[in-house]
Amino acid sequence: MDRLEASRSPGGALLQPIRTTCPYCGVGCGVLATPDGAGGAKVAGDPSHPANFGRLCSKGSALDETLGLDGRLLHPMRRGADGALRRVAWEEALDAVAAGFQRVVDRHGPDAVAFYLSGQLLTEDYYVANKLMKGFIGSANVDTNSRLCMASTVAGHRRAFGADVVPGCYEDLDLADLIVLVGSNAAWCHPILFQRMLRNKETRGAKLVVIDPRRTATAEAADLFLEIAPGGDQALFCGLLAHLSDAGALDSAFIDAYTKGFDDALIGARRISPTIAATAASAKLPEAAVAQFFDLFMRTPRVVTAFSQGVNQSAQGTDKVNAIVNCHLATGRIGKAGASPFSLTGQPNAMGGREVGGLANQLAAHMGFDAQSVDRVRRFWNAPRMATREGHKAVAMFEAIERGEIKALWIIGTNPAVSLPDADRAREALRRLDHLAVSDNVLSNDTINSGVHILLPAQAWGEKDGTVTNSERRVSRQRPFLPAPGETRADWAIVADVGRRMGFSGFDYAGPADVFREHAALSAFENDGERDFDLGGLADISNAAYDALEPTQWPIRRKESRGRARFFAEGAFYTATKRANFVAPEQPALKTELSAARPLRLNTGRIRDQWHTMTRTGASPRLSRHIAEPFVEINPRDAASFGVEDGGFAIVATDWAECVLRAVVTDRQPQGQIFAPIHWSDETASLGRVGALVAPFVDPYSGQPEAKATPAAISPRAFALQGFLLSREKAAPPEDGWRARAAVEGGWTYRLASDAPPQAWRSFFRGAFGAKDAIEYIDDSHGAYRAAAFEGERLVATLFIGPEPMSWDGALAFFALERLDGAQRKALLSGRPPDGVADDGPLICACFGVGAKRIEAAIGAGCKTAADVGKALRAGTNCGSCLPEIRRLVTQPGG
Ligand SMILES: Nc1nc2c(c(=O)[nH]1)N[C@H]1C(S)=C(S)[C@@H](COP(=O)(O)OP(=O)(O)OC[C@H]3O[C@@H](n4cnc5c(=O)[nH]c(N)nc54)[C@H](O)[C@@H]3O)O[C@H]1N2
Ligand SMILES: Nc1nc2c(c(=O)[nH]1)N[C@H]1C(S)=C(S)[C@@H](COP(=O)(O)OP(=O)(O)OC[C@H]3O[C@@H](n4cnc5c(=O)[nH]c(N)nc54)[C@H](O)[C@@H]3O)O[C@H]1N2
Ligand code: SF4
Ligand SMILES: [Mo]
Repeated sequence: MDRLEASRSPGGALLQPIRTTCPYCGVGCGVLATPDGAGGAKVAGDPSHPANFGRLCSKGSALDETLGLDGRLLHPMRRGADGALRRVAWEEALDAVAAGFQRVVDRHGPDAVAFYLSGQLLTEDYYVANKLMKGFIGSANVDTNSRLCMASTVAGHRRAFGADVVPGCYEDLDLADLIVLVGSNAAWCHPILFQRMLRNKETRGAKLVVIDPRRTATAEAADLFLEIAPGGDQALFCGLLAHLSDAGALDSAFIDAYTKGFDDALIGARRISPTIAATAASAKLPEAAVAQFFDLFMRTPRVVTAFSQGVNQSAQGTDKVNAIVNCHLATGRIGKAGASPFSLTGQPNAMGGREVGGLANQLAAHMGFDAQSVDRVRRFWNAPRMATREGHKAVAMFEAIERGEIKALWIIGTNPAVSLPDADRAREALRRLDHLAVSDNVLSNDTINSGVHILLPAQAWGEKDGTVTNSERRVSRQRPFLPAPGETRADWAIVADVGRRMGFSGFDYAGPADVFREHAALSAFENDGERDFDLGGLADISNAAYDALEPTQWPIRRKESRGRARFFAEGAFYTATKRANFVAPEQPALKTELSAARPLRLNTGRIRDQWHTMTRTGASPRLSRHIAEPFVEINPRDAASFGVEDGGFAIVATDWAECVLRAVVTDRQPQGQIFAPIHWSDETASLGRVGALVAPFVDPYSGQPEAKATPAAISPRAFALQGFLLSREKAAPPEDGWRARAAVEGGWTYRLASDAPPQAWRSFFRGAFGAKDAIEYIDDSHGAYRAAAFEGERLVATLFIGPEPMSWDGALAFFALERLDGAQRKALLSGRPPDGVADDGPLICACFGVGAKRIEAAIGAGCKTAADVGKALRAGTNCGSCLPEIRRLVTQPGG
């Protein structure tokens, strides 16, 4: 520990702010991190970064709470013959990974091994892993969690533009007069960009249309909200194309000069959605709303259609992308200031992964598997064994693992046991592998706990060093500002070491700048402008210039010093004909049908303050106060007909699995559909792994799973007891019932529900904390049990369990006090907050830590608008992610 602490304390005058980039969403905000000398850092927005101009959302602002070493993986570990994971030296771990892969390749050939990577890796990490597998091991079995995220957009871009290019940039969101958000909850998932859109609305009067089956926080800010049926987007945009044509609103000059295939696309679109009435019927929207949207689109030259997972994660995701792009091509609204289709990317380096060829159907530097590209990359890499054809896409990769065809797998920076569809099956597949290596930052997650053989400790954000590319093609530096703890190493360096151990040359990089230069040089190699992705202008960058690199958009061709903001306003597409392709849409169809046994559609997605499987945001008490447990949202009518109560528990069942989730009854959710967030796992909850519920059906072009429309059933689930445990250390409450863990100031809380008798909880508490000085309260007649354990005056744990749901706010306030005197000890078990401490309710504003109860009080005291609340409490005045919730409280005080 001494060594560790020493290594976290940079000496001397190093405590300057370091410019880096947020590790969460694809907005790619610039962050100023100032190390505190004790292993932590203060974070603030970087005013000079063109993505955020100094702002950060709730997640970015709470990055300081995720830097601790609790739960970090600090040393390589290896599973021994007895099944236990033990610390080993790096030499042994690397030898074992290399030998494991070599053995399988020797016996079964290169296609029996695979890498599964992540859009959270740096470009340099990704580049080296892709090179090792596709150029040296000789298989294209490299895929990434981007398959679950952006693959439909990639496929749609390639069909339409001949390359995976995002034609527009963020400034377009400031300049547009109409912003259409399709399948995007940007208020929660791309908050800083959403703030830019709202500013445009406020200052320039831009209109906002939101297309989503749920009335999200994003929808609440819309001028027009289209509560579309799941999968209805294709019908809607086909109807729009037909309407634009009928109304004479096409840009025929653009169509003639720069595109091909328009007539077929129009015929296809008319077949699906001939009229406004037909469109409205297919998309299950009011006709007037459809007409209003079409009219707005038609009349507004400067329109940006921004889309995300409601488009990508569907069985017709690629067709949806092309249906949107078709409307922009047909009106010439592409790559012009304020006018473009715009894919909002999810992960911080979703784009970088696409650039290096992280997807199994791409090679490197946006090249494919045509003979010329394969040969070009072979010569550039001096590669002994080039992959010559596409590898398995994520879902198919796990099926090949299940069948035993893939025997060795290296997972780097993703948690597929949680995030893949049909996740139980994916998890079982992992256990069948002969050789499973995982590189991660944490000691434990559901993937690591699925039979990993070798565990490799990677550097985390704040330690790692390299580049990421955001949604607008802007390459920014992630710079280290903390020393790497324990024996953690850079992901690229770990992969390069394994490459060398497998006997390959070409993996001798001195640092990330070396890797970056090679990546940039490959993008420019034999590229006279015919390939979109080109970083040639950075191929000779010095180490010092790499360290100082300003956020830069690509393409940046040789001899250029600046990148380009937009593409295609004047054609020059990357197809053989240089023309864009209109893609004739196929008949839209969801992959699954509802039935009497599965009468509801399960939609899945994100909440404001958690990131994916919570390995990082789950460590932040501030972020955990917004929503602390896995839930399912259901419309009041459905709730009534299925007997589900608000605040009670519900079993959600699909053909693939079952979960037990807290029920939230709300009319934000339409009838016939339920919504559950993706964040909880076996690590943080029981019965809350929503990925296990999701159907594994994929889009035929992109291989991306339909994560948002699984047929499901819901029924109530009653538990005899409910309660919570607060503990300074992570604890292991009995597994029989329901549990959800969340970080709180000074420890952890477990929300509990159980059918075990109070006596069982008593023995658990005594077993876990009985060695301490404990007080107890038992009410056998009501089946209630409360207990607290102390070390001296310090409260170390407290458990409340009983037949009624109970608020933990009181106990939480005592927990925050740390030291309790005699009177407070007695008061603690009463469940009321300590004297003088107000109970603040669920957190609304994560930036300033303001809860619902304080906001309600301010409203009671006269605040009439969200702006008034901001003046009174500062709530909502920083990142603005909570403004929709504050507005809701203002209009429905107390509700
Ligand atoms: N807070 C937070 N932010 C994040 C992340 C996070 O984990 N937490 N993750 C990041 C990542 S990797 C990603 S990919 C992005 C995702 O960002 P988003 O795509 O905005 O997020 P989701 O919640 O997955 O889904 C968006 C919306 O699609 C809607 N939808 C479902 N089906 C349909 C449909 O058929 N049509 C339409 N039009 N809409 C539909 C859902 O109701 C949902 O509101 O967020 C990024 N930002
Ligand atoms: N049902 C359903 N499923 C979904 C989605 C959905 O909307 N619905 N969304 C999909 C989408 S869009 C996405 S992007 C995925 C996300 O799903 P995942 O990628 O599985 O989720 P994360 O929690 O981000 O997992 C990242 C892991 O990498 C580790 N890690 C973080 N940084 C590093 C690093 O620098 N190096 C290494 N080696 N490890 C690191 C973290 O500790 C964590 O264990 O989920 C997908 N699954
Ligand atoms: S919007 Fe928030 S999560 Fe996304 S990059 Fe910016 S600060 Fe990070
Ligand atoms: Mo994503």
